Amino acid sequence: MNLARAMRWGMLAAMAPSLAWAQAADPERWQLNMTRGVTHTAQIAWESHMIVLWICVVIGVLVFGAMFYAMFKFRKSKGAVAAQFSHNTTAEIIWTIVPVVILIALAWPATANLIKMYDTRDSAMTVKITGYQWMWKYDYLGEDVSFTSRLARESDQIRQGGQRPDFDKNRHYLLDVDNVLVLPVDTKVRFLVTADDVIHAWWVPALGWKQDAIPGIVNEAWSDIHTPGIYRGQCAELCGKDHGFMPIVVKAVSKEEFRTWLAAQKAKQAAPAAPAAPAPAEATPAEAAAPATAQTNSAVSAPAAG
Ligand SMILES: [Cu+2]
Repeated sequence: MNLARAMRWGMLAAMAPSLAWAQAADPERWQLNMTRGVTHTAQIAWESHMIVLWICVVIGVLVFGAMFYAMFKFRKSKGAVAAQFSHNTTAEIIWTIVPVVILIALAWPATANLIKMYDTRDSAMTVKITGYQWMWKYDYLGEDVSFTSRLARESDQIRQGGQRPDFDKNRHYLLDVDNVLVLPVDTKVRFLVTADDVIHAWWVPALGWKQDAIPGIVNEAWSDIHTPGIYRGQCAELCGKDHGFMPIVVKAVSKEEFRTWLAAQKAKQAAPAAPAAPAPAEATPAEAAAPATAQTNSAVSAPAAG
């Protein structure tokens, strides 16, 4: 009982500073704990982490406490004489059974959480994520909306011009993209993750998961972002010389805002790509209903060869 209370106080103490971080998706300088995240998956991962952390702290304090107590209390200079027995069956049974019970107690909820993390049923929408050397492509399946997302021009200029990035001026150096992945909040979004050339990995820490993007294989994941905001990540699998230059930016907006954004994207991508003529702004209903062939041409710019 006392132990449980101590652990609860410990957890509260650890949560106090992290509550301040909860809204900020960007890592803080000298941040010690893992980020809370903004999805159900991130939440259960964080909770599991905190429970295990405090169990480890309690075990560590007990074990090292007993060790140091024994070393000081029964030291030779105080005239202690070591016992001569070599085996104690009772002690061995206890120190085998106690860790087994602890491990089972940890594995049970961890497995239940893992099963929840992989359950992509009943999702409201699906986004296919394809990794390329060195950018991402997002397809909103069934919506005829797709685009590529690559390193923002500003970061590229700094990097290729050999300039030294200034943290205050370029806070998101190498962490900004040209087209962000826009998602609605409070919606179960299923992701199909794959790659076109080599293995990449799609990782946004605030979402609480990381998924390999492997050519020829379609991996699944899901998220239900509960806080609007901008969440950044990076490719997490060494995928070639520009591995460090294919960041990920997710923008979570309200459902209403998402619908507006999606409609605008559809209209933009359905419009025929006429580079020269200053096309009239409004597409007629007939044009809007035209088969979306033009959109694939403009969306798929050939990935740079390695
Ligand atoms: Cu990559």
